[in-house]
Amino acid sequence: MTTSSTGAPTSVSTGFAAIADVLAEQAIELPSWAFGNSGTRFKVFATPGTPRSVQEKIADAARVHELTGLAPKVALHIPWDTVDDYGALRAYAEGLGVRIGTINSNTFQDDAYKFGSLTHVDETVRRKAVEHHFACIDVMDATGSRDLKIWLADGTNYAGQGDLRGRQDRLAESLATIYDRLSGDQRMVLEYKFFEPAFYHTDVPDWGTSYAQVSALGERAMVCLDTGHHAPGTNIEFIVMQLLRLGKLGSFDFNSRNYADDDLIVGAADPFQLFRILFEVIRGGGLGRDSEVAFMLDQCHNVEDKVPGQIRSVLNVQEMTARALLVDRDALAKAQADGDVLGANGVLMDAFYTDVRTDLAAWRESRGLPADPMHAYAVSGYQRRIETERVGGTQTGWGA
Ligand code: AOS
Ligand code: ZN
Ligand code: ZN
Repeated sequence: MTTSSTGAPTSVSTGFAAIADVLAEQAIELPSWAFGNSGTRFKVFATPGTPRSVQEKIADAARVHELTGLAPKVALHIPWDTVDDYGALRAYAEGLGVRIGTINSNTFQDDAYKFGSLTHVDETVRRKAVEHHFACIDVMDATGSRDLKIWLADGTNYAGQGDLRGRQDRLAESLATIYDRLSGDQRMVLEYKFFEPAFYHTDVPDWGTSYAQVSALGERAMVCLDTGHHAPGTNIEFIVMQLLRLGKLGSFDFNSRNYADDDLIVGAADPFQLFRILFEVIRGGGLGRDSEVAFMLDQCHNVEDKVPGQIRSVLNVQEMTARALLVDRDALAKAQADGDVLGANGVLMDAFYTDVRTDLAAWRESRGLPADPMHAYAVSGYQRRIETERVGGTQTGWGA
């Protein structure tokens, strides 16, 4: 890679360009709620420039894609992103150069679901929850979305409160009813989470339960892996490997965590873990244009500006993916076969320690993108404009 007299990148090696192109084909999906006012159960901070409509959320997401070339899809959440005409919303998004991606259901903010939704003992409550998912599938029909993402807050807070087995049986029946409504290439991705908001048990707590439930449905039911949904110390990359090996890794909800489901910027807390996860994605054939694995972010920007927070997120995924693609897999396989412990670890760490930022900057410039998207955004005036124009932005995200 060569640089100009100003130190700006001027060219990128052919080999690295091929690496960077692979990720650009992957497409990262931005969650609409990342641009809304999110928070925690303690406080939702209203920040200037917050979108007042789903259209403004999409406009912010389009800005991220325009500056990075990495994020051409926007995931919606129903009912947070309810509009009268989803066909018009689809056209609006496509007019800005992005597409509508995953449709996320919500059976966790209605009083009716206090004691569960798809698992509830009362058939009328289960029916209400199933029909909500039918409505989400209607949205998918209008937006051309492939994935219906189901995350359930269903669970209990005390031993004895619920019949754990009966809840699984009712869940299986409800999911089958929803699955049968899917058409064409539509998929269901079932997300697991080991706790919260239920604190004794969650009805889809782990990858095994999600895998068991989706395997009973059919080939268009897959597992969604949220990187923040594991107990501390979990080897997440092992789960990634296993689900890819079983052909059931449908999507990621990428974020990072220090303690629980913190929904922080992906890669911010542990870039090495993100690198290891992406290495297993690559090893398992889950990266690139033909990948069946959706790279969705699921994050909340509680204290940082949201658009640059999303730019940083997609750049972190790009950077760790580029490093993972640099792993000399032939040398690694040989060292592994030879039982060369330190050699094998060294091959992986050599790639992880490779600073790819200058090469990525050159790749961006070679594709007419800003070398430094964070700087480009900072000097673009967009943040100041939305803060001036969007007085009283109320679009919520998670916490409100
Ligand atoms: C909740 O903790 C889960 O991560 C959900 O995936 C996500 O936040 C939800 O899909 C938003 O609708
Ligand atoms: Zn999630
Ligand atoms: Zn979560």
